[in-house]
Amino acid sequence: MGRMTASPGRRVLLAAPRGYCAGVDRAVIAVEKALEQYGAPVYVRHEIVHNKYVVQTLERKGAVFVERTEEVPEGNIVMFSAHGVAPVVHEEAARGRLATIDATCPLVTKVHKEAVRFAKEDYDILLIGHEGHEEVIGTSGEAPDHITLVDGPEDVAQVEVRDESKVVWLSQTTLSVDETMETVEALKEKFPQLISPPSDDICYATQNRQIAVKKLAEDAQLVIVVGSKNSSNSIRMVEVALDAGAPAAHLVDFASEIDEAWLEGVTTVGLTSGASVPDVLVEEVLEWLGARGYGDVETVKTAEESITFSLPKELRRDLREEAAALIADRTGTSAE
Ligand code: 0CJ
Ligand code: F3S
Repeated sequence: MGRMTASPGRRVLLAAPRGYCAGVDRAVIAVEKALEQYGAPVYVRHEIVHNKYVVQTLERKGAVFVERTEEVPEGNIVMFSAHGVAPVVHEEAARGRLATIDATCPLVTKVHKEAVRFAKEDYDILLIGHEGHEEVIGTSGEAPDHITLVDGPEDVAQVEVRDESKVVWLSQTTLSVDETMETVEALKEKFPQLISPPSDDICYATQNRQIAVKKLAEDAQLVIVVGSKNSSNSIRMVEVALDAGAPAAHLVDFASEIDEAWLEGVTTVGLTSGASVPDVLVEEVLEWLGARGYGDVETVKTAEESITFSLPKELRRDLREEAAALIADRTGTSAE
């Protein structure tokens, strides 16, 4: 345990909001509930959220993370991660006789529905997002023939559409708001008739965390973002802090990853965390900083968050029974 000291002039600005969003909270509780209700193992396709500590903690409780649906032995329960899945993944699960729990964030589902609707109306959809990210793989899978991925402003030059009068842009939920607007401006220049999504695709949590980290960047000489290296929203927060003028910003999973050298000449440290990060990890960083003279902590609050989501509906059914029935259906035996 670190000794808390406050050296004159040294302080920490702690962002609020930070950490868990409503979709992550729901997804993590869903895994815990499934383990409670059905016992281990509960298979989860892809990391439930992109956080090392969360994944390790759930693994210890009996969750088994896999990348492909085919890795789940038939007759089991598989949960889909907060980032969402393409319709073909639901088909894979049905083929593999798996009972499913869908922990896709409702705000990702909203984007999937927009994609389906615009594809039905035969629009070309320009999906702004990061190539290879789980969420854009899922969203693109809703209408592969209608969706083109646009990975940042530099991608715009090569984008082609069938009919310039019928083009809409949608986006991944965890992008940098400012960079996305740059991409949209470049797209609009190329396709003046481009229409915008009916409501923000970049979610409230992503937006709020970026506004908060910008505020920290005004005063801090060092910004620490707690989050994992594969967490899009957490990486964006580091970029946003640097763009907003922070002289230095780093992403760390744990306090132990902080380099003492980063503190050289630093009086004000800004501290925040990504949407997939439990607050215990931020508390550990606060202790680490407190032990080095940064014991004076001031919260910088830029928004109030009260949104919550109800748990996936499947958790109200008996899924082990359902999975057994799926196997029985195939083998011709009756489920117990
Ligand atoms: O895509 C999402 C629904 C965000 C989930 C929360 O964050 P995280 O770190 O798991 O995922 P991103 O890489 O998308 O930020
Ligand atoms: Fe959902 Fe946004 Fe969190 S899309 S999972 S509320 S980061």
